[in-house]
Amino acid sequence: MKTIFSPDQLLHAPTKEISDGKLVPANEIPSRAEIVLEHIKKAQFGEVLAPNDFSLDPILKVHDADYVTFLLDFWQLWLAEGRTEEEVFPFVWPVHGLRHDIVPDQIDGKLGFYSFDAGTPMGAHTWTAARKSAETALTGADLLLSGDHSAFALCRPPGHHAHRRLYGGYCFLNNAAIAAQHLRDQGVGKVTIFDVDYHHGNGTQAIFYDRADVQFLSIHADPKVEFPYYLGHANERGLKEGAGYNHNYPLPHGTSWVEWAEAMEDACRSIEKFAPDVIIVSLGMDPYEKDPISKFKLKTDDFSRIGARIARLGKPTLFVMEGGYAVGDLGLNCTKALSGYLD
Ligand code: SP5
Ligand code: ZN
Repeated sequence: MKTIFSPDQLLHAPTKEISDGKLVPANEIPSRAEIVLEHIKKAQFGEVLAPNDFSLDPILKVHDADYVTFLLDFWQLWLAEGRTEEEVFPFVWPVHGLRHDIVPDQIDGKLGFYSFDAGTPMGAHTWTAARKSAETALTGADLLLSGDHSAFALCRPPGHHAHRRLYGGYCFLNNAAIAAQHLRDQGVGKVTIFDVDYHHGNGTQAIFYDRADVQFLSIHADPKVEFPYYLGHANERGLKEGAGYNHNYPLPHGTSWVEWAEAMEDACRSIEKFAPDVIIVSLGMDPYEKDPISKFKLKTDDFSRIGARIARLGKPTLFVMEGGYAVGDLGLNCTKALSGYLD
């Protein structure tokens, strides 16, 4: 299994975030990717490749052009307004009853317009890193198209919280969704996105909610008590043609392997029924018992079990990295998931 990664993905390097109403040290930091890369190299799963260059087209198939322009121009606009902070947060949003049809000119208005939380810092190099992260996923998709049975896109920053026109949850471009759409556009018939990150993949769900060609399944902490709070309930089953192709498994805080695995069994039955041509795994390591922002109880060996169960589905599989913040054990947990798949 080849791994794709670019050091440009390290350029987005926030030091702080706003979480639970406080300014705290950032969790989504470059060392996450570095430690995973180190373990991947040691495990010798296969070559580590740089991502190929892509035009903006495959990104624009998933994200709206005005949103992509905002991400691209953000730092220049920030400086042009004479602002000096290196890490930038939104603080005002067009929630219910406010207007969504006029995009503000001023940068704080734009930041709130295009985001859904205050926990996702932006800086000078956010766009560069996010674009490379998306290209890492796209290159992984291309490896499957050229016949590889599996690939690992070492994406960072992560992607599954990003909607067509919204950033949040440390995510700017939805890497897994961009890869899925690219596969469809290159002639792959049906794609499943199986999201095992601790948090609901709200962005991915929203992007494919009315579609029958991309199935979405997510096992995550119940949004009644966990971020992202406003999406991820069990009764969200898809709309129009997409009705029946969205599956959420919200689980309580404290969930450990037995209950998590039961949800995975049910998810795998739905995947088998859907019979996708390719599976994309949104691979978050944050269900881990020692994750600093999460409250599930999965152990290191449970990640091998996840990988092994996915292998039994027998489909070409692209692993796309999402969350996981117990940096010390992140590389080990990630390689366990991948070796569980490979063995
Ligand atoms: C990709 C991904 O995993 N994004 C997660 C974003 C979560 N951001 C909000 C976290 C709120 C954490 N609250 C618990 C803090 C415990 N001290
Ligand atoms: Zn997460």
